[in-house]
Amino acid sequence: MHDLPDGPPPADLPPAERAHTGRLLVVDDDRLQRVLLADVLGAAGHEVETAADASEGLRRLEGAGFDAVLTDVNMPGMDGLALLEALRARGLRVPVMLMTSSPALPSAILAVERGALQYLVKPVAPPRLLAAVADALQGPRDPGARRTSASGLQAAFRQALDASWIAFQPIVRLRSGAVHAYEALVRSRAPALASPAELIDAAERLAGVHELGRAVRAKVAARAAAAPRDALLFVNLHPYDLQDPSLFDPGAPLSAIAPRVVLEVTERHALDTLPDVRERAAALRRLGYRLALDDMGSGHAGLPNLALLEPEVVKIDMSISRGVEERPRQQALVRSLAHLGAELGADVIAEGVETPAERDALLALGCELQQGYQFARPAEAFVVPVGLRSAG
Ligand code: G
Ligand code: MN
Repeated sequence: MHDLPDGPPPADLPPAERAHTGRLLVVDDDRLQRVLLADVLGAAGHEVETAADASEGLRRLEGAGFDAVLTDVNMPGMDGLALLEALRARGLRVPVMLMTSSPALPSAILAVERGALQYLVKPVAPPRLLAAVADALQGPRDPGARRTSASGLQAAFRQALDASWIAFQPIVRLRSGAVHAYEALVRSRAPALASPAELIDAAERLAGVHELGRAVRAKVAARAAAAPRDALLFVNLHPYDLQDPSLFDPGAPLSAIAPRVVLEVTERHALDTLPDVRERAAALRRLGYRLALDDMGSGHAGLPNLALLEPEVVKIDMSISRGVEERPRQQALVRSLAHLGAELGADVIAEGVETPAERDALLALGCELQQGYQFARPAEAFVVPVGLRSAG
């Protein structure tokens, strides 16, 4: 338990003006997760207790006195959803936030039906975690208020989706000076959820990831005819998209141009927690798609995902491109990934190249396919950067 250096929030202030700290229970079977979560929450002034499994959590909660519960979903024995159900069956109305690293639509729906307040995807970034907890502590004691804010997000998501458009950023082949491909990146003109990260975050919270993915893929397909004929099109998938039957539908708009399309899957989520990833990758290849592993080297699940997907393309994370000309460790990583690519028969693309020095160093290390502001920003038009040849 963490001591509160400043004492408890003064009780005589109206709720909205009190610091939103409270007494929280964290339930997770993973000790490291418990420590990390308790640290972040404790540092924000919350009083935190932890439980290593759901039955222990339930016992503590029956003792009452907690303002909110943060629980893992996947735990041996009783899982987080069962804990939520047990609490509600006992008439305990304490706000519950669920966390999972392998979210699935059915469990998200169950969670909402059983009255979970939040469904968080691990790893939960500290600001997101603190916002969720603040939200949980704030109320609403009036159940209508929660509906308004959920439907408010729903409305913003809908507007953002309606106002969404696709920006394209060239991926260049330095030695020939040709545009190898364009990466499609979703953008929105709606003021709410204007950044792609916010839009995707809202989609995750509203179980709207498939809807967003379908809209993006349809819009990319609609623009394909305007793209230079020789250029491939790279399209980002959310890991949940691998669960969407419409991705595998031969009649879907993008399927019609599958041989021109490389689907990017990030290494930021471990794919081995999702079902049948190998089979799904094979099904996408049967449709004619190629696969890319995105954000390689960002320090998440690169090697396991590489083994699972056997991608035709590996994209080196921009954190490795940044300042590569003066950082020997990053140089070693690029050199190894370039060798690995050659050995596996995969193209290797360096992302986020912002300066001529980065460009030249990456090229010298064996990476001639590059993408980044150095060549062009993402734009509505299919930009062809000029003067590439001088680089190689
Ligand atoms: O995760 P992914 O690699 O798909 O992310 C691509 C994002 O990176 C896009 O939002 C794009 O706008 C951004 N981006 C593209 N090129 C650069 C660059 O050179 N520098 C930085 N900082 N961001 C870039
Ligand atoms: Mn990408």
